[in-house]
Amino acid sequence: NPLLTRRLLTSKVCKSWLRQRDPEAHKGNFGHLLIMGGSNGMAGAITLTVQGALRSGTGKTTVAVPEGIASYVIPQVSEAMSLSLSAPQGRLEASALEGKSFDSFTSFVVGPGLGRYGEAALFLQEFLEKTKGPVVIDADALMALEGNIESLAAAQGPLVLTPHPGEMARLTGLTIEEIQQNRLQVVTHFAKDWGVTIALKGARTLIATAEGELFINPTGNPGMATAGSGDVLAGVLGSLLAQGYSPAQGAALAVYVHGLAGDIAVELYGHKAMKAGDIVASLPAAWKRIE
Ligand code: NPW
Ligand code: AMP
Ligand code: MG
Repeated sequence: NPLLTRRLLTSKVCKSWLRQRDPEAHKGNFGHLLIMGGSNGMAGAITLTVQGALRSGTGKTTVAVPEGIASYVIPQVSEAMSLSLSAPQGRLEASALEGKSFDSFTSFVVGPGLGRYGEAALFLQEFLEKTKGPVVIDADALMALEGNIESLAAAQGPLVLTPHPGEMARLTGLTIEEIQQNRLQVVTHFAKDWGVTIALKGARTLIATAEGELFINPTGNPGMATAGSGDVLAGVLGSLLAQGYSPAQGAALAVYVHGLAGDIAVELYGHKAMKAGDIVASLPAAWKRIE
């Protein structure tokens, strides 16, 4: 019974999971995250993902984007390294991965701003085959799973999916209304059926694991219902996975701190004026509150 293991996320729970840094620590101790996505017209999404990761403690971050948007993304994320991938149509296709090894990375994020196109499914499948660490599947990479959900089996490492209700509807074939009326059941079954960790976003995001754990997040506010909010979350989560947090704790911590950053941003700017970049800018204060 999933109800037996459900747990409300609190500042205390999150604090108990956070690891203190060894005074002797160096950047190699905090992983190397690869963030892949972006397309013409959606360079902002992947930029926000990288910015979220850079404010969450990753040792090293690399962003991989289609060559056409690299000159936009790279100047906004000085601390990240970059891979500019050949993309004749302005979008990532499986051919862009040929001959590339991703063995040096400890975690991955795929999907923000990727775009929706027929070849995205093959691209995702081949990307998952090449990745050994945990992978966050977000945004259009979730859409690419529609009709190809068995691609999830291609990954060698654990998977964390971060759908909003619209993406969850496409993944499951249910309507958004059916998802929203049965959030707990839908997310628990999906996690078990596919052996993944999943965060079903929206007010009171639910995080479910394949082992039957369920977390309910109390942070966040409707000011976060604005373009790019979820892209920031994907970066925070990828960063925690790079640092070695488990998919369950990483997802729960990322969702909690991202919502807390949203709550700090709304205090500063209000529900109408806050934008996703303000969530990024509030991450330092949010982390300090639970550190
Ligand atoms: P409706 O119809 O509005 O009620 P999409 P996306 C539903 C990139 N971005 N509760 C919604 O419902 C992303 O990274 C780029 C209920 C609609 O049906 C992706 O790659 C930006 N329903 C790509 O754009 C900034 C909800 O889901 C559907 C819901 C597409 O992602 C923006 C919409 O989902 C964006 O992040 C909720 N809480 N939330 C950039 N600056 O480059 C959503 N729905 O069609 O997948 O659109 O989420 O914008
Ligand atoms: P996305 O739709 O992918 O941009 O993700 C939106 C992000 O904002 C998710 O992390 C949601 O949980 C969060 N969010 C959106 N609306 C609300 C809300 N009304 N209350 C709390 N969080 C929200
Ligand atoms: Mg999104």
